[in-house]
Order: sequence, then C-alpha cells, then structure tokens
Amino acid sequence: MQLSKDNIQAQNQSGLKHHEANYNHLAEGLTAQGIDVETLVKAVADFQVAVPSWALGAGGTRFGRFSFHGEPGNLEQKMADVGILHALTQTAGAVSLHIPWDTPEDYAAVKQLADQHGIVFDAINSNTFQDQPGAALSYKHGSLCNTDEAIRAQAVEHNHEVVRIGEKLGSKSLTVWLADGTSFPGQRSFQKALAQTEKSCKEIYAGLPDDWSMLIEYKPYEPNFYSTVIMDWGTSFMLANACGDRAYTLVDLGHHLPNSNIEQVVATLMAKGKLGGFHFNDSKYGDDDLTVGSIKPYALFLIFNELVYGMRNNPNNPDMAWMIDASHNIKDPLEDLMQSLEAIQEAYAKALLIDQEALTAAQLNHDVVQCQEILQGAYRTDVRPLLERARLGRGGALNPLGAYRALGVREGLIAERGKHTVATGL
Ligand code: PSV
Ligand code: MN
Repeated sequence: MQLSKDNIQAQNQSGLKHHEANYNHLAEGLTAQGIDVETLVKAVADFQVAVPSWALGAGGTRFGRFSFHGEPGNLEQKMADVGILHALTQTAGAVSLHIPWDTPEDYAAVKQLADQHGIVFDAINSNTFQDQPGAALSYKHGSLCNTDEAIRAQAVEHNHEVVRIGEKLGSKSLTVWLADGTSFPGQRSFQKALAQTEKSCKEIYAGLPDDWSMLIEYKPYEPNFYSTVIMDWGTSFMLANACGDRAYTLVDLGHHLPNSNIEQVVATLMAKGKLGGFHFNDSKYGDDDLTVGSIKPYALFLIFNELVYGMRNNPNNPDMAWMIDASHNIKDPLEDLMQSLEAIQEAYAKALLIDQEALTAAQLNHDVVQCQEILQGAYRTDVRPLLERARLGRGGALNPLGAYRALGVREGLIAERGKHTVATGL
C-alpha cells in the first residue's frame, strides 16, 4: 500500500482555511518577537527521524503480546509502512535496521523500495543480546564481555557483518547496545567484564570503514538486574574515548534511573563532542518504551533546549542519528509512531523559540525568575501550526493521524496482509 500525494492533498482541503488562520496568527506573534518564522518552519521541515524496523509491529512484554492486525511480515512490508509514515508526516525519512531481525535478502529490491518512498538507511543495529538460530555459541553469559574468547570473537564478527550489511544500504553508523551484565552479586568480576568489553569494542571499531562511526548505547538495567557492563553515559563515554574519534555515546531517553537529569547529560556530552545518537521514547518507571512526549513533554523540551544549544555551539559533534525507540502492545504501531514524531517536532520547534540571548542575559543577572519565564514562554507556545506548515510545504498531511484514519490505511493493510501476520522484533 502506498499513499499518493494526491490522496493526501485531497484530505488536506477541508482543514486548509483553519490552518491558514492559525498559522498567520502565530506567525504574526512570533515575528513581533523578532523570530524569523520561515527559517523556523524550514528547520522543523528538515528535521528527520529514523523509524526502527522493530517498531512497526505490536511490541510485547514478557507477559504476552497482543497482535495488531495487518502487521508487516517482512522487511519489504516494513519499508512500505515507513513509506506511509513518511508520506503523511514528512518527518520519517529514514529507517534503522536491526540485524538479524531485518537482514535484507534482496538488497537491490530493498534499496529501490527505500528510494521509491524517499527513505535513507540511518544507523544500523547489531544484536548480541539474543542467540540466533544456528549460532555456534551462546550469549547467555555475555557477548563482548564474555570470559570465553571464542564467544567474544563471534560477537565482534557479528558486528563486522552488520557493518558490511549497512555498507550495502548506505548506512554510515553502527549502534552497539549490549545486554551484557549480571543478575546476581559476585557473578562476574566488574573490572574484567569492562576490560573485555573495551577490548571487543576496539576490535569492532578497528573494522569500521573510514567514513563510519560507532554509537555506544548505555542502559542501567534490564535484562540483567544486578549490573550492566555499559550502565551509564560515563561508561559509554569512556569506551568511546578509548575507541577513537569516530566513536560516540548514544543517549536513549528510557535508559536512565528515575529522576536523572537527562538534559544535563546531553549538555555534558555535547560539550565534549561525543554525542552521536539519540533514541526517543517516554517512560514513567524505566525503559517503558512509551510514545514520545506522552508522560514528560516538558522534560523532552528541556532536553531539546540542550540539543539545540549543542547543535549551534558544539560543531565537534557529528550529525546526530535520531531514532524513535518505542514499541508497546496496545496501540496501532503506525498511529503511535505518528504521535511520537509529532511530539519530537513539537519539542524541537519550542526549543528553537527560546530566546537564547535573553536567557544568557538573565543568567548573567542571576534573574532566576526571568530564566524560567523565558523557557516556559517558549514551551507554552502552541507551535502546531508551524508543524502543519512544515508538512504542507513537503506535500505531507495537515493532520497525519486524521488522514491515516480517513484513508483507512490500517484496514487496507489488513486486507493486503491478513490479520495474523507477526512482525520480527522484540
Ligand atoms: C535496548 O533497550 C534498546 O534501547 C536498544 O536500542 C535496542 O537496540 C532496542 O532497544 C531494541 O531492543
Ligand atoms: Mn535504544
């Protein structure tokens, strides 16, 4: 199923007048504040986020999984789903593959599909947290950190293989996330596990093509519940430094202990030129993988404030690999992703509204009240007309979710694929 621009434009017609009035009203107010609205709309329109290949089916928990009908049953169908998202939102211009969940069989066909939908391949993810069918050795007691050299070698080689796959598709970065850790005190020497991990990471890094980077993701717990080898940004940062210039830390919003100041983590990493990737989601308790902005939209805005600051002031960071990393089991995955994409763009647009000069002046005057006024003034602005204008300019939908429902996309997918398809992934 592919949505045509004509289909989408026809859906837009009824809302155009309302949009125009809202946009003009907002633009007038922002212009009066000295904001260049066209530049703002262009920045929002240019912001593209990768969709992970595993988020297109219903996610599960260890207690079960409830299928969402019409799920993509293979990579080609997943690409079609990202194409639908991108056609409607004009924000999802990239896909992030997880290997081996989504190893392409026919590269030419997959690339052609991507071109057809205007999608590029962003960071590619390795997987040494599950044993693959037919694998010679098991990762039950760790992969890159394992005490057994042969197991570490198998895990390193898997990462090299993932890079070779990514090269054929045009990816330029490898994301490494490890489940390695322990569930019981005394199970393993912390120091030795870290040393082995560093050695293995360096071996992976040594095999990267010159124009590739390596993104090292951290997470405090799960699936291991006592310790994780790469548990926090500091450990990731240390490993990235040990590997070399093209190794960076990747921040996943769900991978922090409750109340962590993620915006400060972002600021610190950007100041050091070591933030390379970002996974969006939201959570109440842990790595809940909920829709972006569904629980803590103000925290997301504060994080974006630091990202915007860093993108302007710390050119030593690479172009960020932005990705949604959310997946759960009660919403239509495509609708959920549209909500996430909207929340990301909204937080980004609001962060762009912050008057950085005024904020600096207020900071220098120790005017704490004014600092808060400036941040919250930007946050309280309803920027949705800007997002609409950015989408319209690229041929997207005024209201992606509304168009998706009105066009009967899920019904169409069910008719095409059937009710009981199951997507690969978690
Ligand atoms: C792990 O929780 C993670 O955030 C990593 O990015 C994985 O690649 C992804 O989720 C899917 O398991
Ligand atoms: Mn992640």
